[in-house]
Amino acid sequence: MELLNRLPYPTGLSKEEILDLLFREEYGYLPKKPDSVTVKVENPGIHHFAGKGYLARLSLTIHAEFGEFTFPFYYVYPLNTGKKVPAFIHINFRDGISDRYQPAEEILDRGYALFTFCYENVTSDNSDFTNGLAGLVYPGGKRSPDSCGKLGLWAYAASALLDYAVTLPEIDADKISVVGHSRLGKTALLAGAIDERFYCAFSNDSGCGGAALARENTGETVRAITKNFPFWFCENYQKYIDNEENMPFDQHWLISANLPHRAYVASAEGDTWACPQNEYLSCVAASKYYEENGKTGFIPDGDTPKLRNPLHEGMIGHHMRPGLHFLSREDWNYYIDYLEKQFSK
Ligand code: GTR
Repeated sequence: MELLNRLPYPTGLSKEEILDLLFREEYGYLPKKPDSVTVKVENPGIHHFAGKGYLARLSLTIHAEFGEFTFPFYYVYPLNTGKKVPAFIHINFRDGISDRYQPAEEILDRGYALFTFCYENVTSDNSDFTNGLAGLVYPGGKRSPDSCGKLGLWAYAASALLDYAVTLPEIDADKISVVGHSRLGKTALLAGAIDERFYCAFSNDSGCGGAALARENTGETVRAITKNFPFWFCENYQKYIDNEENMPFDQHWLISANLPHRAYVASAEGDTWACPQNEYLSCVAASKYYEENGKTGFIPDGDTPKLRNPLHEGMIGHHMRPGLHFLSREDWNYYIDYLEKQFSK
């Protein structure tokens, strides 16, 4: 816990000031929010999951200062509930609904709607900034040292999809959460930070550049991540290669920036590359900012995460399950357990 004493804390800073530092030094500045979004139903009204759900494939067009950008998504909601339902926006690795990271029928059975899109339909997961949303935001594919990388663009798309989700009469607009695994868990926390309307940002095994503190990280380091995936971040982030101790922030700032809503950190015991210990300590550290702002942040249980010991009481939630780097049913069930507890408060 000595590490907690050495961290810089965003004490007294506004959310905008926290975000400004994170944008400048790590993720880069995002494009201005959309002026509007429009939706086209591509493949409507198919009754799926034994008739329990309405499923459609749609496309979302973002109208913004850079022009117009369209990407496809899927939407499913449970029928005959007689009330507005809570929902997830799941940023996924693959196009489609029901997926090895996404047990759609079980999510539906627990009373939730689901919006999902494939991140590479927004822009490719590589250093090419000429395609998709990147191509519009960066004419000629050129960005400056503090322009956002791919994580920022995927997060921007999730926030634009929320613009549509909140307009639907069958959805409880105050109870829409964003979910992602790994690089998309980093993206989910960033989406939560840039958009106050989410109910909770769920990050699964997000590790370095996501939930896990960079200082004393025993898994992925800034050196490793910027070597393999420099395009996820802004170029300024490279200043912290072998230099984590001099970061004016650490990853608990990203969790803190999720105020006024909730953030949830899910770890897997066997996913040492994501450093579950530092994901846990990051929750402890972020809690300070929530508490300073009059909220119950994280209620830890000891100095290290315990297996299958979900911590669901505060506005920062956590669990660690057994197994490897994966978004599993067990994770989803914990997320929904957490939401049910929080909704009943
Ligand atoms: C790993 C990467 C992590 C994580 C993961 C993923 O190789 O080092 O930061 O994001 O990929 O997205 O699957």
